[in-house]
Amino acid sequence: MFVYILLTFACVHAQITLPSHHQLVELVDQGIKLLDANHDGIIQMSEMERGWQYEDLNNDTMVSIDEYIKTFHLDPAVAQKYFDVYDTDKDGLLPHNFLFQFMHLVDKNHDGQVTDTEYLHYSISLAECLFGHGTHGHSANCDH
Ligand SMILES: [Ca+2]
Ligand SMILES: [Ca+2]
Ligand SMILES: [Ca+2]
Repeated sequence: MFVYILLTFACVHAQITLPSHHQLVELVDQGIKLLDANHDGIIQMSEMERGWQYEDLNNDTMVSIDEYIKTFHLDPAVAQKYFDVYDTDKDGLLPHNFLFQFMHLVDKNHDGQVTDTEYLHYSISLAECLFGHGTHGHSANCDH
């Protein structure tokens, strides 16, 4: 899920500095390859589910910001930025049905399937929006 991009951030540096666009594409692509367990170029709900269970350390069906930070050894400030996009009621928890909303967001052409390309584009544009160099100029609203 969107965690995979954070995983790549955490591996690269402790500071919130975005890698170059090219580097970012490569890193996110690696993450997506991990997520796409059956290598068919489509991110199935079952594959998202596996990612979710990996993060839900106490198995209460919700992913908390603390679990998120722990799972991927994140800088809390990075995790907080992502949570602020999705955690609309600001309780530091993402409920399980968030997965469906997330898949819907990523499925840009609304054909009911999330392709690796859609996932890549979504992840990159969100990362650049949240942590970008100001070149894209739409920092006010990153929840596209
Ligand atoms: Ca797949
Ligand atoms: Ca949990
Ligand atoms: Ca699609």
